[in-house]
Amino acid sequence: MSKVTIYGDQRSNFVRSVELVCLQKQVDYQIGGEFQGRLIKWKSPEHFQLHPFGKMPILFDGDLVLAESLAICRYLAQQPQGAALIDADPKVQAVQDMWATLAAGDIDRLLIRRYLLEFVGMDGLVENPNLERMARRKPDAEQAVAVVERQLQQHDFIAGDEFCIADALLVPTLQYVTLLPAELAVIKQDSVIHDYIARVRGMAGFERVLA
Ligand SMILES: N[C@@H](CCC(=O)N[C@@H](CS)C(=O)NCC(=O)O)C(=O)O
Repeated sequence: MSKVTIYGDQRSNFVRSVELVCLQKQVDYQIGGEFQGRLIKWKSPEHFQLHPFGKMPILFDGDLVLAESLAICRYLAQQPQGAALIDADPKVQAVQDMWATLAAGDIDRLLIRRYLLEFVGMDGLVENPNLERMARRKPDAEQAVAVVERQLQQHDFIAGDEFCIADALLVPTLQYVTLLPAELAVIKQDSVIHDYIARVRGMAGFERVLA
């Protein structure tokens, strides 16, 4: 596989997820805004042609244009080289898929879209964050954290004892949430999530991505 391009911004949790998978699969990659030598302006009509909802990441691999983090991660994971990120046993694979879907869906929505982004976005702290709305949403965010914690009390990684796509989708999200100030925190100081993040950050090349 030759060098791929991840369309997006390195601060995006999902761009980081794709990077983690590239590292595990030894896929050479760059992050950028160009497609076929042309700069694709964020939210331009060209952007919407490449991603139906004008989001990031998008993967460019030769003539392949692929939107959606989970689809991108699965495509990369199917490359022959590097770590096996998809278990051969269909039952284990199904559980890995379930956690990957939860990580990119409900968990991201409750922790990032509906909670963290109320306080901090790509361009820094939100001016006058709606703290009342955050307080209303906090129990849902805490529920998502509890779901993750229950699983990590039994396993080193989210879908078992091996790192898989679901971990790549989950850890950048959780790491951002740990950075919230104490009054907005939803991950307690003694949570197993901190050990989990440290375990994943300790993997080859990951510390730079999860800076
Ligand atoms: N379902 C998409 C979600 C991607 C997503 O929400 N990306 C964010 C950045 S982390 C984005 O593009 N936000 C801009 C927007 O929603 O308009 C995926 O899994 O790739």
